Amino acid sequence: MTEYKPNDYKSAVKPSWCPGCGDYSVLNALMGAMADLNLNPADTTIVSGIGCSSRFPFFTSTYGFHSIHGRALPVAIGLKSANPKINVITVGGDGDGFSIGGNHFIHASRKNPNITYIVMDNEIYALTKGQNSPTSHEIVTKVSPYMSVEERVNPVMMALSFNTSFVARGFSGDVVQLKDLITQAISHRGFSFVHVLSPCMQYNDKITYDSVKEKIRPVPENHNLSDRIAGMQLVLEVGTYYTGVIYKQERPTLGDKLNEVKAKSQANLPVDFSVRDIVKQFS
Ligand SMILES: Cc1ncc(C[n+]2csc(CCOP(=O)(O)OP(=O)(O)O)c2C)c(N)n1
Ligand code: SF4
Ligand SMILES: [Mg+2]
Repeated sequence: MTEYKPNDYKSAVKPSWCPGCGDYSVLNALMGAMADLNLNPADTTIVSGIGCSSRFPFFTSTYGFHSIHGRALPVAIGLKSANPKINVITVGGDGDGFSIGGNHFIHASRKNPNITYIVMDNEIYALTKGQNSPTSHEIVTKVSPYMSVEERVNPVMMALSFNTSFVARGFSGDVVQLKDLITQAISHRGFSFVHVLSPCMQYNDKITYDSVKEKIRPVPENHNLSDRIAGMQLVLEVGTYYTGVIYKQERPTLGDKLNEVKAKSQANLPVDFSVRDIVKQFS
């Protein structure tokens, strides 16, 4: 059996992010996690939306689908439903996932497909040169010249309230922990979400490696991973970002449910039937 190394997941295209961009660490952590799980690149698809963080499919040797802004999750769910054998890893940014694509996050959580979703949160729309995003702190940008006025969303709280079946938070400044979180997320059977605090060097000085380092603390060892309320209490603590796995629940996946539906519908078919006769009933 081939043993894959992190470099086996690299494509010939060199990442074009700015020096110091948090997304480099996330790419390295993901390649390390795929190697630890020995995922065959030919059986793996990385799906993304649009944004700096959504460029992963260019830089990786797996199959890839660089989709449209905010639509990575429905593409990923469609791929997994059509071919349950493939590993589907979805990546994107805070704008992609919680603004234009926020609706899909709710419904992916409800459906519980067996896929992973990694969001690189730099609290800004970076690719489009710095507009405030749903996770921005109060910030002056070209579209908010007198300061942004909206409340921030809390992505981990969103995930917990939607009952996403695996919820974790990591930081681009800690690749070792991030690799472990992504490995656990891919291994989880169901919809796994990894929120990554990932600084942008160009457009947001409200989230830097130093400012995040000051606020992060590991999830306490005695935290009960199946207690969603306890997870929410951690996440609502002002001024602290808990990193680690925050919530985990085993429940049937979308694939399990679709198989049940398939079995039921096939049980109701007559022994001898033709598609033509079935279509006739509706003509
Ligand atoms: C339908 C649509 N609306 C808007 C855009 C423009 N657009 C491209 S990327 C982006 C925001 C990217 O921000 P984020 O998802 O946080 O990714 P980042 O670049 O910060 O990694 C926007 C608004 C688009 N490509 N398509
Ligand atoms: S603009 Fe920001 S998010 Fe985009 S590549 Fe540069 S540092 Fe990374
Ligand atoms: Mg962003």
